[in-house]
Amino acid sequence: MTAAPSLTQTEHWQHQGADHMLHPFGDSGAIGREGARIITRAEGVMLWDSEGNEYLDAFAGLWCVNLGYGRQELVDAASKQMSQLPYYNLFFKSATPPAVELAGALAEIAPKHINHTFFTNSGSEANDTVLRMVRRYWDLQGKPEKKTIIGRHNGYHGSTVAGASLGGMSPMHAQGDLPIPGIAHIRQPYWYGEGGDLSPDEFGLLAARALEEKILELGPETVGAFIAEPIQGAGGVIIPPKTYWPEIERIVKRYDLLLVVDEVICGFGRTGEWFGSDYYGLTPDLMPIAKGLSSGYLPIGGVMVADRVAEVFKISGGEFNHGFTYSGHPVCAAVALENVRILREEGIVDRVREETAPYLQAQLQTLADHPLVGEVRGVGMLGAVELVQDKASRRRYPEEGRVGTLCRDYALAEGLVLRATGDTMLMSPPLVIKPAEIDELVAKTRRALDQTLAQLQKEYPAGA
Ligand code: PXG
Repeated sequence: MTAAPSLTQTEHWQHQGADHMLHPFGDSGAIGREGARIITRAEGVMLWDSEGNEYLDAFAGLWCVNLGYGRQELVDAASKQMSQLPYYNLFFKSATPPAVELAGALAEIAPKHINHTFFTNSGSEANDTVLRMVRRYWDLQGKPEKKTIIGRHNGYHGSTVAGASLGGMSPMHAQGDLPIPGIAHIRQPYWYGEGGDLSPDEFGLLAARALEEKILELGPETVGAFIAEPIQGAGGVIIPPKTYWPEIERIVKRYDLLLVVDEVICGFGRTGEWFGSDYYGLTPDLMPIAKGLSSGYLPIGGVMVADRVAEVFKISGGEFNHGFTYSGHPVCAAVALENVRILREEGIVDRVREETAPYLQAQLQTLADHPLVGEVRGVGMLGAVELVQDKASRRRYPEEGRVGTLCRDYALAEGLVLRATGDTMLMSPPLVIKPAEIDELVAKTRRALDQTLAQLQKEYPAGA
């Protein structure tokens, strides 16, 4: 009898995962059959899997590893705090040094009118907190009927019940009877996909005015807030035309809504400013944050609260019946504080704005001449490359999403991690990526585009 061949370490992990783990946003059955890629190590902008393959992580994990991998200072901050006080909470009149110091540091970097933070463990929890805060705020203002929050189709605000409801992802809504009541959605400012013959500026105004129409349809006395990402991330790095945000701000003021600007992706230097709100000159009332707050080294998020809202909570609010065991967890807060210190002291946000982002954007634009590419767009360290069958009409290949997945898989084989949303390739590299690494990112993307095109040309011969 021959002995069963022993499993390699990789196969062992793949089998364990297949047998015992369900994946977020994944088909666990299919992943289990194929075998997950097991990532074991990272440094700077590079990742390695358990087979020793190397990848340039053009996606910073999930839009979050702003400082890049392997920063020993963050490890030391966690270790020191773990030894001193691994856990205590912010309930029952308690606080911890890292939590209050982080709140102070955040007030220094946020827009001037924002000086308070309510801590959570993730962006989703931040947006659940937003829903509670908006409703509590209007209760305290004597307007409890101002309950409805308006979000946008194809916006992303997380995967908890409130987060997924505020977001406008129809595949998420379809699973679980969402959105919950009291949430409405308007169109997104996606000029390339939906602008037709309008100029970007005309379309920006049209998309913003959908907010006014929705408020009037619902009755202004019932609408409490509007929530949006400065630039949609998961939805496809959708950069609103320049007319969009000023018109939104006008409408929000006119109908006395709270403006919630979801900074989970755009915050902490991603746009070349500290916050997307700085990039667009916005005055948010609530600002959910997460991801780049700790560069993803530990889970932490929060809602930053404008003075006019914080005052209402502090002066007339009494007890706010909301919070999490790990709100402001001291180890996570210590790591976030160190992350913010490094971003500031190393001038990383300025460097993105002045050097790295202009270089990334210029290099990405060199892909625009590729036959598969309909549009290249980006801001700061965010980029998107739209793949189409016909550039002039912006027509996509049949089976939307397949070409994006094909290109993503070719990129992986080239040693590059990109994300595909439908047939749009997305990038969001660590802010510390160097020019030579940007060159590699763009060269590998081009090779993945070439291979995708070669495959498509076999399937769709010219003239067919
Ligand atoms: N708001 C925004 C704008 C986000 O992008 C969340 C809230 C929720 O954060 P948490 O920490 O609960 O995940 C996010 C998260 C993707 C992808 O594939 C995007 C996110 C999360 C996971 C995957 O693009 N964004």
